[in-house]
Amino acid sequence: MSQAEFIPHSAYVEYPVSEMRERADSFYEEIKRRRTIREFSDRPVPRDIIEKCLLAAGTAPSGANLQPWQFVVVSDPDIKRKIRDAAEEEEKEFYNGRAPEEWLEALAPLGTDANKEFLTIAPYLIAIFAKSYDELPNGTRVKNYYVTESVGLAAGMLITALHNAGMASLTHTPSPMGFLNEVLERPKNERPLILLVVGYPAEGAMIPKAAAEKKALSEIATFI
Ligand code: IYR
Repeated sequence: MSQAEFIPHSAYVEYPVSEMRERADSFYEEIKRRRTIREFSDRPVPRDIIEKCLLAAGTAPSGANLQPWQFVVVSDPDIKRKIRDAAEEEEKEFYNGRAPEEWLEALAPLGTDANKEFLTIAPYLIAIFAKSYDELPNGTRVKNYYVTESVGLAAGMLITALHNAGMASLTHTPSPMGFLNEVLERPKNERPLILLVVGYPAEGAMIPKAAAEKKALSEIATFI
C-alpha cells in the first residue's frame, strides 16, 4: 500500500470578509445569467477554449481522486450526424409512448420534442462518460468510487467554465444513450452520463420562460 505524503496548500488565498462578499455577489450575478439553450449557432469556437474548460472540469473533486471521467469532444460533422440520428430514434420512442404521461407533463413547459437539430448544428458535442473502473496498460482493473457523484461534479464545473468563457450549453440526456459507446467506440467500462451540447446561441435564441424561474433561497436551503 502506498503511504500518504503531504504538501503545503500554498495555492489557497484568503480574502478579507468584505471582498468575500463582493466575490460571492459577483459570481452569483454572473452564474445566474446561465441558461440551458436549445437553439445553437453553427459558429465555430476555438478548440483551445474548450480544452481550458475541460482542464477546469478535471479539477473537480472525485472519489479517492481517481477522476473517473472521460470527455469525448466531437466536432466531426459525420459523427455528429450519427449521434443525432441515434438520439432522435430514441427520442421518438420516448415522446411517442415510452415516457409516462406525468413525465411529458413535467416537460411540457420546456417545449421539447424528438427533433434534435442542435446535435448537428452546434460546433461541439461533449459526451461525458463515467468509468466504473480503469484498466492499467497491463490489464489490471482499478475500481473507482462514487463515480456518478464525481462525474456529476465535473460536469457541473464544465458547464460553469463554459458559461464563464462565454459559451452556452445544453445538458442533453437522450435515454437510453448506450448508442454513444458504439458511435464513439468507447470501451465497456465507460458509461455515458451526459451529452453536453456546446457553442454560441443562435441569433435571437429563445429560452422557455419556465426555465428562467429559479427557486428562492428559502426553498432550496435550510439553516439549523
Ligand atoms: N431526453 C428528452 C426528454 C427530456 C427529459 C428531461 I428530465 C429534460 O429536462 C429535458 C428533456 C429530450 O431531450 O427531449
